[in-house]
Amino acid sequence: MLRLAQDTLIRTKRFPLSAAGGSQPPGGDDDGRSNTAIVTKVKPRTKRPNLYRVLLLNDDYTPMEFVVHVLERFFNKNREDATRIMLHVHQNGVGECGVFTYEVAETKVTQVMDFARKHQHPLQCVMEKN
Ligand code: TYC
Repeated sequence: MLRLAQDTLIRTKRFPLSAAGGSQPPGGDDDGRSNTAIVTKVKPRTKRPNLYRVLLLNDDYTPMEFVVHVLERFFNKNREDATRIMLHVHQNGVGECGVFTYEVAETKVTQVMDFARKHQHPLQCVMEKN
């Protein structure tokens, strides 16, 4: 189905906009056919995507510096914010790295888990619906 943006102007062969209010008589021209175009408004259908929080979990073994590096590398945090988030997780058991759409959140979790495993740290990263 053809969808038109709400403000799309319709230019018909029978009644070009350039002639509107000008040379065409109202209702029809001399061949008796209508000059009227039916323009149906289409309701805007923008839906907000579901969002997911990506969380880091505390453990007793992963070095603090490694967690800070993870936050800088995968969540684009500067050193100050990364350190603040790491310490929050260390003290509270869990903390938020960011909020993303489903696929982005899933990718972040996989990247962090693969990176932690590669360096043999037990760091856990999870996502939860916002
Ligand atoms: N608790 C860890 C330590 O004392 C540091 C740490 C912080 C581990 C945050 C994981 O998500 C984490 N070395």
